[in-house]
Amino acid sequence: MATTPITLNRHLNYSALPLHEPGGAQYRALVERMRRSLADVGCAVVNNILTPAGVAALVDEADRVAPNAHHSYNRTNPYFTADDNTLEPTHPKRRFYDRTNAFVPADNFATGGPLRGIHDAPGFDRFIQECLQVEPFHRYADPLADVIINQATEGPGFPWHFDTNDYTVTLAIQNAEGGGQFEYAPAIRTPHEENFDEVRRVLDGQSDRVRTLDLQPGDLQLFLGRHSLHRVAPLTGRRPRYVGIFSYVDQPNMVASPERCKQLYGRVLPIHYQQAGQRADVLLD
Ligand SMILES: O=C(O)CCC(=O)C(=O)O
Ligand SMILES: [Fe+2]
Repeated sequence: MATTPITLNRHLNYSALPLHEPGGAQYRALVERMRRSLADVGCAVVNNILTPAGVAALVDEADRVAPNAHHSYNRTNPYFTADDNTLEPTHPKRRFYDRTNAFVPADNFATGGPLRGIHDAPGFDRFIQECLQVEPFHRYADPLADVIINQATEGPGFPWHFDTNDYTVTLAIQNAEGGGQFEYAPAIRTPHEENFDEVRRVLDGQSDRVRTLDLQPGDLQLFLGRHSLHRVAPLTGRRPRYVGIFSYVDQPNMVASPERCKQLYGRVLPIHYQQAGQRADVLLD
């Protein structure tokens, strides 16, 4: 029986990411490989999901909206917790690093534009969910945060940390001239064991558990960051590093809190206050 062909996105390299044939052998083998890699090392990559025209279009778009990035600065330990002076000074919870963050909010990426076009490509969300094997699985409904670009310029990169979310979906768009490798220590902690000794060795540059990924423009990465300590190595040169981040959550219609929004994106929209109000109502019931 004839099936309706999906409209192909000219920025996507379907030979690397065969979203047009989700029942096909190549697609199934790719999902299997991704699942195995996530189970083994908490990280899985599909290289080269963009065509050369796709990379060029995403870089152009990123350059155009980069001035709208919201820059925030803080000092943080790998756990994003406050200092605890009852612990010895070299404890991993007492290692604080400069973190600079520049997120281009999601409302800079128009429907039909290059980055949102990748997110909206038929089969994209389903592929991610099949690899991660998570349920429920919804797009983040936050109009400032569903798909963003993380822009980083010369400097210390993104220091060692554990994520507060279970998984991250990123697309490399442009590398800095030097540095910027993604370094991670797979499953260095578990829900039951913090493994501070090994974390300390990673922070001191003395662990043999650290893996390094040199992602290239067009590489799609799925990463389980809650238990794998990771960082983006320091960056050099004038060219900024751009990474697209696609966000999914386990609830429909979910948006960030007004506080978090203000901190990460520099703005708050009516929907953030409305949903915060609704959440408060629910709690008061
Ligand atoms: O920019 C990246 O490649 C990942 C940064 C990161 O670890 C994060 O946003 O939590
Ligand atoms: Fe992270």
